[in-house]
Amino acid sequence: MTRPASPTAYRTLDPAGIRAFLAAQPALAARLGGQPDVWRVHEVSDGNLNNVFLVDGPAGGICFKQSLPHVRVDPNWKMPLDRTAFEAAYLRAVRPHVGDLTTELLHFDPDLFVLVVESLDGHVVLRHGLMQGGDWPDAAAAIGRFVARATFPTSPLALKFEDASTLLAPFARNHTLTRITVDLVLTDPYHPHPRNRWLSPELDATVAALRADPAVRRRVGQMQARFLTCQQALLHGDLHTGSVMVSGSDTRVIDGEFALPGPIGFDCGLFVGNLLMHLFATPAPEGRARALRDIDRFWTHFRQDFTTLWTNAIACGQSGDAYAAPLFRDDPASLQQVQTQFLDDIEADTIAFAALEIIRRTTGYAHVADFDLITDRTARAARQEAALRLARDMLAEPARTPTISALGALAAARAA
Ligand code: SR1
Ligand code: MG
Repeated sequence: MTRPASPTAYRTLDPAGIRAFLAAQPALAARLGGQPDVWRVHEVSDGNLNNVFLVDGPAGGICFKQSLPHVRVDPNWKMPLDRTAFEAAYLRAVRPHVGDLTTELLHFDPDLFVLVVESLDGHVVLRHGLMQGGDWPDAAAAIGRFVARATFPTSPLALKFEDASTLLAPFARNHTLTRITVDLVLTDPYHPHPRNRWLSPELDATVAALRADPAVRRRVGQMQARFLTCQQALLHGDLHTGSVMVSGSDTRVIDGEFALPGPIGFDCGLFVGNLLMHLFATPAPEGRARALRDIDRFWTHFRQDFTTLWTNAIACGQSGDAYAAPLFRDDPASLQQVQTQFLDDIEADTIAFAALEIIRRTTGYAHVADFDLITDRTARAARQEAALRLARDMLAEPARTPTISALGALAAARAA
């Protein structure tokens, strides 16, 4: 999966190069239909790392994604190319379990680090859609189902340890992007670092207080250890609202390049953290009500689906080596107890990782448009400060937000 690219083979493809590349792949060319000169190639790069193009032909479309030898939004930040290889591997691993909650992998080229997936033309990025006041009532539940279906079957709850190890080991070598997460999400925001930035000097005192708070540092350290040592399942690794595309009731998770083995609450926490930031950023009361509804729907559906998958695996005698079926098949009360404890632990992780996501997206390197596009500087600073204070309490005083439901109630009161 991560074999070194031939140093002479890689080149960044421009639209003409993309057309020639696709023309040389019979299955992709047939999917587009017609002759290459009528194919429309247009760039839709939106994330921080890669080039992304949509290509349309008379018969259909595809999405073309290529790693760059640097961060897309910062050409001085050099980076190995292997991230699309991890995204391809993630799609191969989870697509059989999640189906159309993600995209179909059509092609991967290991020399050019090109990934081709089905086109989601007509879909919008959930973050952008929410910012424009859109509502996708089914999306959060679908993401809850996605996380359950991508994590349970890739964990030792469902797999024999040999199979879990074989599946997860290659993803433990996703060093480049895991290093980004370790630095940008889990470490840099808690000490002075040249990559950190926040848009309003009004936040200086809040950031200083956050960094000076020993309870925050203790909890952040604990979550660093949890992220690096608790390999519960295969994670998406970057499940924010920009990694979700929606159209009507169709919801797709994209961009699995940060995939790694880790604690399931990390994926949950990133999604919840981004909904919380949307809640704090949006001035419209109905938008805030929808964000709260979506946090609740996400969590309820994740918990239900995960529990059902687990119960069915035990009933069929097809569980993995953790909480193995022979111990629980005839003891539903004990099974229910261990399930409740396991899910409660994920809930605690979710709340803490959501807090880390809020802090890094307001005071670290990579921000979110929900906040950054607020033009009224005073209003923006006030909303970011309220979100940061909530994040501080989620980390330092977890008893105030022991559940997602309690977190929603406190967030609603603070964002109003
Ligand atoms: C340099 S990459 C910065 C951020 O963009 C990605 O989407 C991840 O969230 C990463 O932390
Ligand atoms: Mg991304």
